[in-house]
Amino acid sequence: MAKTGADVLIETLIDWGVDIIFGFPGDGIDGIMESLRTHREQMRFLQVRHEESAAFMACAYAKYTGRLGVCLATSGPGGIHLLNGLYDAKMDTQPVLAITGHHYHDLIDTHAQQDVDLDRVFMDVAVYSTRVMGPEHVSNVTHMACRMALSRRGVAHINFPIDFQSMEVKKGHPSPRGKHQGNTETFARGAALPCKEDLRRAADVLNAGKKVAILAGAGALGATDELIAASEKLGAPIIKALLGKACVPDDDPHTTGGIGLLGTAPSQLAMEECDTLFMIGSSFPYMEFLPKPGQARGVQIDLDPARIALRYPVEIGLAGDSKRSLTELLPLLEYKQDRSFLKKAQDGMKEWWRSMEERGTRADKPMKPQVVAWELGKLLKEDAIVSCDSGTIATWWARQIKAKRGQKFSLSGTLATMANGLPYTMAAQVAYPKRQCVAFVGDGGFSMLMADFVTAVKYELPIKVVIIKNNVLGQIRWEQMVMLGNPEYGVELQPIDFAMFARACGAVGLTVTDPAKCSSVLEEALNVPGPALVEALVDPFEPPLPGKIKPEQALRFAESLARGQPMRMRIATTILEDKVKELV
Ligand SMILES: Cc1ncc(C[n+]2csc(CCOP(=O)(O)OP(=O)(O)O)c2C)c(N)n1
Ligand SMILES: [Mg+2]
Repeated sequence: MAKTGADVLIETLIDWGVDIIFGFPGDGIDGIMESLRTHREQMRFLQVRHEESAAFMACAYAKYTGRLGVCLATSGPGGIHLLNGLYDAKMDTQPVLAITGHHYHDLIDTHAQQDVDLDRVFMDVAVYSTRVMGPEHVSNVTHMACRMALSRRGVAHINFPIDFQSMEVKKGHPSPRGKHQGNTETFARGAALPCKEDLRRAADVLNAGKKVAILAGAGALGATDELIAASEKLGAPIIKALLGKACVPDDDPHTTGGIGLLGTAPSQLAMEECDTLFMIGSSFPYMEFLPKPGQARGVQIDLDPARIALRYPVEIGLAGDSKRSLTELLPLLEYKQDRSFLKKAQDGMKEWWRSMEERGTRADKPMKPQVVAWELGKLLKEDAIVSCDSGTIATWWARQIKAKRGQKFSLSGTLATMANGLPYTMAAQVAYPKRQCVAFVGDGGFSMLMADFVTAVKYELPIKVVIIKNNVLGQIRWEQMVMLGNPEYGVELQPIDFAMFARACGAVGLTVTDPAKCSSVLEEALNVPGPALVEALVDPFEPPLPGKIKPEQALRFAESLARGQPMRMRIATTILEDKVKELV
């Protein structure tokens, strides 16, 4: 049978090693759906309930596997729904291909139905955005799109008018210069290595430092052993940006855990006291948590030379892959005899973990959210993949769940969107059917895309969802109070019985309110063979306190209380209790 334009698209993607597309049908992509039907043995189609989920899944699939993630949506509204997930991919530099439909090519730009210029709409989010101009055009642009997404680590977009999808592809090309089909699925990987001279200069700066701090991010995820070796030689604590949570396990004595608002006090102290900052694969955006410019000499490894010195002035930039660059650098580093900087960080971490354990084992009612994270962390398997959303939950996830070697962790780092946690977890489960895949999410974020929990039921993805239910957009409550000194407004959430919802979807749904039962309820859910959801009712007044509180934050907080913050007595006592517990 003759091939259609859509067949060429799907077969080209198969040649590129793609075996799953996340998407949602519509009349703008019926031709592509037909080709997916006829190629269903080689290419799976996973139907979501909201296109945004499909884009998040493509992004997470790329994050967790390093492979190209692909999503599909119809013309107009379908494509528009993809955008948030695609921005997540753009901002966390993940290779994603988005395919969208369009109506008949002769009606484009005539105020026809769903006449949205998606190739223009996607211009900002995509490194490559194109519209198919005829069935013979499909092969070239699909190859280009795959190559662009992978090489530029970003979003590529193909907009495909409906009539071209089902049109037969003629042999050869209609244009006089399109004689040869030179485009193949070949992808050339560079060595991604800095030059020798820069490595030498970087080693000189690092060797001269007396208090070196390492900041490692998502780009260092594959370089665990090399990071530890560098830390050992330099006597340098490894501070982890949020996306780099899994780059060094939390039980390793070389790391001080996270940084920033949801980071640890020893990380902050190391940043404040270091004389040399060595950044590895991180574009951690909160510059106020880095050393003051002039305080420390900077060295940075990044795959993208354009990101060198983006957040902190550096003397030497090493453009390359973290693992390979560190492998080359390590022999040039001298062992620092003075271990006091690392030792101080390690002592600080002993104290920090004691305090995390204390917060994670509190018997108070209502239950503290930290208890749920702490217990979950203890129960997770060695190969667990844990995805999180934005909110106070990210603080509990960052601090209270100890990353073990072999586990994977992610959330929406730079876009910091809500609602990605559930689709991220489903994508992880698709990529690794045998691993334990868990979403640790808030009630606000989960409810945004909760219909897609049924997608896990439909495809028998045995994901586990833990919802921290505080009936509030917790993060914003605290931000309104602490950043501007205002009483909270517009943040309460109408409660949903999520356990009942899970059961309505055909999955297991459990509720836990008592900290004494938290571990056993979580364990029960983790042991369910299929998808399961636990809603954990927690204290809505538990504040995500920063590792170190700044005086101006305390002042604004006091202001908000004085200006009529509801439940101010409850809040004041909760915070006071936390601070007192920190002091004793
Ligand atoms: C799509 C989107 N909308 C709004 C925000 C702003 N925002 C950040 S965290 C947050 C609250 C999240 O609430 P919830 O999921 O209930 O978690 P909690 O903070 O209560 O733990 C909001 C509204 C965002 N990051 N993304
Ligand atoms: Mg909430």
